[in-house]
Amino acid sequence: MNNNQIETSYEIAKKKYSELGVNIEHVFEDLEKISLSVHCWQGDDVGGFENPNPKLSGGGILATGNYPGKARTISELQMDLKKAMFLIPGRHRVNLHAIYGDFGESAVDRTKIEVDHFQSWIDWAKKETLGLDFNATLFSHPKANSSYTLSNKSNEIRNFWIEHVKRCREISVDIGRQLDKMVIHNIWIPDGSKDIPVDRAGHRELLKDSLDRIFEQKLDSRYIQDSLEGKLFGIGSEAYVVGSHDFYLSYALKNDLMITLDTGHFHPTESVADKISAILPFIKGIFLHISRGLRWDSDHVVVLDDQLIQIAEEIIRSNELNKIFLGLDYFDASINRIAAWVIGSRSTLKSILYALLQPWEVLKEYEINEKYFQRLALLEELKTLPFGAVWDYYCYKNNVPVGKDWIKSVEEYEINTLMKRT
Ligand code: RNT
Ligand code: ZN
Repeated sequence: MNNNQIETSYEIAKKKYSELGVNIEHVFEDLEKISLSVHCWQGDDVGGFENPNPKLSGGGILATGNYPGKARTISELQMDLKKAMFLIPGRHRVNLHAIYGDFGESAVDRTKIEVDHFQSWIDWAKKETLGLDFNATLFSHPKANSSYTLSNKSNEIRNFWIEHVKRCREISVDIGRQLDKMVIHNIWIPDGSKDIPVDRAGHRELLKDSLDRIFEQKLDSRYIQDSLEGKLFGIGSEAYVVGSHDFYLSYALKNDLMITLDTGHFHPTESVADKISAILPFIKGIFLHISRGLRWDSDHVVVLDDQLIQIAEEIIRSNELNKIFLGLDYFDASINRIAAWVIGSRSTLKSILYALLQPWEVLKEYEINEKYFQRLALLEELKTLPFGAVWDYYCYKNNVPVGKDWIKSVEEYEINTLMKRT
């Protein structure tokens, strides 16, 4: 598409939206403020750079596929992320996991990691003007094999993981200080049981105690915000998950922490979109892990589907964008991994744009006046408005490829860079 076509189509679209009272310039301003937390782990199938790398998965973390060219080192991963960022409009963040540190040749255990191991990431983020987020890694480790980490009945194992998370929080706050930005530190643990347990309460008491000990240390909230991520079930934890959504929501409310809602972590008929307005008045903040579960928490690449649009609509309607953070969480090893980042990120931004382009005042007015057919009719008409022309213009204006043009760019990168990694 040439620039002329992009601009002409945009002008027509702009007119149509302005007839509905939507000011596209304001929409762009709002969209530009959205900073996605782009998960580094899509780049290497949640492998990380621990050495020697046990490459154990577990707790339902399962990347399937064998697509060639995955990043094998930090510099390859940074190069790939940079490539992806060139194809995504806006300024975003990279979400790191503790296993992605710069550990050199030596094996550094999880209780020994320090901010130094992440200095190359911090320097890189500064150079690329990206933010960073952080995650303690409580899986892919011999001490996570028993399925219990922070809720383990062995004090030795539980203390090990408490120490790991404490260090991760300290690393997060250091990163935040150096970047002068807030870092979200997310905790997800795989703890649970394959078959019906008899002591559900016992493990939860231990998890609560572990969290109490972890959060005893008060850190500067300008640089770190902690978030807790629950889950319905995982592979190997079908019957019982210690850190369920109810558990963490209660803990987060009581302790003024954020809650992470992973869209793959609920029953498929449950609406994550509906949770936003239910939780938001009471919670410190919501961190979304946007994912796409196919039949289960399969972590497929995010696409612009109904679920995503409904979430975006609720985020925009909440008018509390300062309390909601958008992150991506999926891992597909069966397709080009850079494309996976780009597709999910662009689709997430499209969903926000779609939501921003709705005439809320008109729709709300209909609702107040019980004009329900009008509300439904307008919502349906919005679906065929020239939203694509607005998206194209937004990409153009932000100097990223318009429409499908980015596909070619990833194909070239695949030939010139990825295929040379053998
Ligand atoms: C697992 C959780 C968790 C992980 C990442 C790698 O079910 O979704 O967020 O995907 O920490
Ligand atoms: Zn998640």
